[in-house]
Amino acid sequence: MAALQFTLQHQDAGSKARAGRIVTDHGEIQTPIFMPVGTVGSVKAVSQLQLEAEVKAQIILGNTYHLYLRPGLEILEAAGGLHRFNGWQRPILTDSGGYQVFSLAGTRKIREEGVTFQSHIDGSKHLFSPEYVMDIQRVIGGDIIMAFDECPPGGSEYAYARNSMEMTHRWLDRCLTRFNSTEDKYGYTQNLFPIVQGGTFKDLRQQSCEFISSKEATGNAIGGLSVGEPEPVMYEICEWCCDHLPAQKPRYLMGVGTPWNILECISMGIDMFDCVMPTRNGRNAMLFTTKGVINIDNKKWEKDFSPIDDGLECHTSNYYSKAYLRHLMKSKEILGLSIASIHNLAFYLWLVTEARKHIIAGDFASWKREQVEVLKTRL
Ligand code: PRF
Repeated sequence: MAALQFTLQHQDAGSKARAGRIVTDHGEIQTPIFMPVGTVGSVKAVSQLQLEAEVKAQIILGNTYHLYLRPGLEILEAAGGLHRFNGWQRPILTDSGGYQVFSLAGTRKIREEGVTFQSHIDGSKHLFSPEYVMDIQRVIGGDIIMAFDECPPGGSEYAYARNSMEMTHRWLDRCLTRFNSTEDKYGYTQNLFPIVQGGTFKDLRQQSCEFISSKEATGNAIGGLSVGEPEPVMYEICEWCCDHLPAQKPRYLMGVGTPWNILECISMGIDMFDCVMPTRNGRNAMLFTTKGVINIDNKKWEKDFSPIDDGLECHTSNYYSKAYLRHLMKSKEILGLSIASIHNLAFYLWLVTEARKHIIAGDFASWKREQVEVLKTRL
């Protein structure tokens, strides 16, 4: 079994967009790619069969923080890792908890050693150190695992962002030492991706990109964006990071974003995305479609018996009408949550697949300009 391999297949002439292919021991991923978020080992309201057949997901995410708290390491290890536990046969990426601990846990304390926090489930106390987070991700068994980082809150000042970035770098070295001195548990190769931090400051971001690139990991991630900063700042820092990360490795932008964010960031050279938006917003009645954004709770859909979105090759998006989905959501029927989630994810996967086609066809830049306008339309 072999480490992840990335091949660049096409570079767009009119932008910095790329089309590529990632090969892992659990199969291939065509990039650019969107990764549905399966926080506790399940993409909320969507079955594995639906993820394969309808959403056409190529890789899904899991969260170290949640999986460690529940079901816990003993059960995950007994199962033989997350793939065996949830049945998903394709690649899995796990986030390190370096973000969830900050956004979800109760009282938490950040020290050089690591982060102590209280579980959001039962209030129990835990310590995540860079070493322990590697050990946990070894047990979960993701094909791609993430370094333990600190994501400074949006709007952090320079001194905070610098100290936090420097600690994230020291934590990365500790992650690497632990990762390199431990073995893959389940017979396939795990890959550790480091994470760029540095807030909204270009000099820090550049330092962080250079530090992280020197580790020659099989892929690199950009963290600390889409945490409350203005959208133009997010784009500027994202592009700056892309320009300072190696071209021959996949670039993963963590936790971003809207459909138009994804197209803009693809045009800067991002290859991988994840975000809870399609599932979370779907459960809250917001649908992304090939014609624009829909609030399905709106009375205007009451008698609209047309398909949710006939622009997708997704059974769910074609089969159910807007009026019926509205009725389900209004009635708080669980099928409504499922339909909305499947549709939104299928739309996100359609979006990156179309982007890839246009990169290969050579008209990505003009296609993107048109699409951004269409996708932002409020229907
Ligand atoms: N770090 C980690 N996971 C993340 C982020 C980060 O900065 C973000 C920020 N957008 C989302 N998920 N480890």
